[in-house]
Amino acid sequence: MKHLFPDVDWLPVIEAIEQADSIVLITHCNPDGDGIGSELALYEALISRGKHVSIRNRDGIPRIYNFLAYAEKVEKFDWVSCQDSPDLIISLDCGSFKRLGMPQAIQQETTLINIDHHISNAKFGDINIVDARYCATGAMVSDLLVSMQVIFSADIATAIYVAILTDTASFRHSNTSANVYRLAADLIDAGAQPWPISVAVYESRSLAGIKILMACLETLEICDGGRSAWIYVNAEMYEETGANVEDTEGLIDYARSIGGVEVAVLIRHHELEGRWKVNFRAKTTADVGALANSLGGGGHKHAAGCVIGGTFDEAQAIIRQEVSQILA
Ligand SMILES: [Mn+2]
Repeated sequence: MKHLFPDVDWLPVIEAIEQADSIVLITHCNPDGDGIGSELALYEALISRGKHVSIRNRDGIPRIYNFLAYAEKVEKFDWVSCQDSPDLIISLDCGSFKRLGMPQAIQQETTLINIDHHISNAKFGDINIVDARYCATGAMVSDLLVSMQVIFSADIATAIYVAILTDTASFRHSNTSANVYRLAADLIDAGAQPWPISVAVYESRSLAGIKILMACLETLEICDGGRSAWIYVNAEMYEETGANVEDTEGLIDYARSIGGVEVAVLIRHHELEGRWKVNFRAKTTADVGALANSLGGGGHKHAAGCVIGGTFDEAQAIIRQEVSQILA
């Protein structure tokens, strides 16, 4: 295995890992394939070094990633009632401390490493490896493991492949370089199997997931002279279809896929009354990362999100204005 970016200095991370006995891995709320794949690859590498490792995600693990090795080690963790403090916490793929769902007090007691590729990352760790050149945090973990001289097992290769596959939308995003393909090829050589992985990740939808897709597409609105596409999911749609938040993760891509659409927006019901989860996708020149940032969220140039307060109509009106501005 080779480094994707050989100029990154992993030494502070490696030293912190060497000095620690108990290590906690964590990713953002509503974790995705990148967060989970990064955690599970690093988990295997760390336990093989004799570390005591736990994976503590506020929202556990999405169903479709249960096929990955050590998936059963992911705890749906209640940080609020947590008593112990590990020697080291490693945050993976999370752009802000708030998105970890972890109380501030825990950070004061232990060393926190922040490994992430979001350009908006707030560098909230004691050690921060934040590098937006990477297509996925999983590719950063790959570089870390190469630096640690870890031999890639088939399970490690599979976990990292899943991270890269999902964060590049199947090698389609603008961050998919020739070297990313070379890394993917090396992972396949190490035992990652593209088709079984695709079946698990993309060909295992729940029926409820298809039903909410149908309901969500009914809400489609085209604005800004054909350059923005809007869809939403409200509480009733979740209720009527039996779908959950995991089932709605990919819906926004349908809105962006329309010819001529530059910005897609998905507004989803939030578990807290009077709040809305907003996802943005851009296709070419629009920067939805900056847009989400200005609304208190964050992300990448072409994929970002935020949470917004108010009634649905109020939230939508605010976002409509912002989107029209960046498309003007
Ligand atoms: Mn990511």
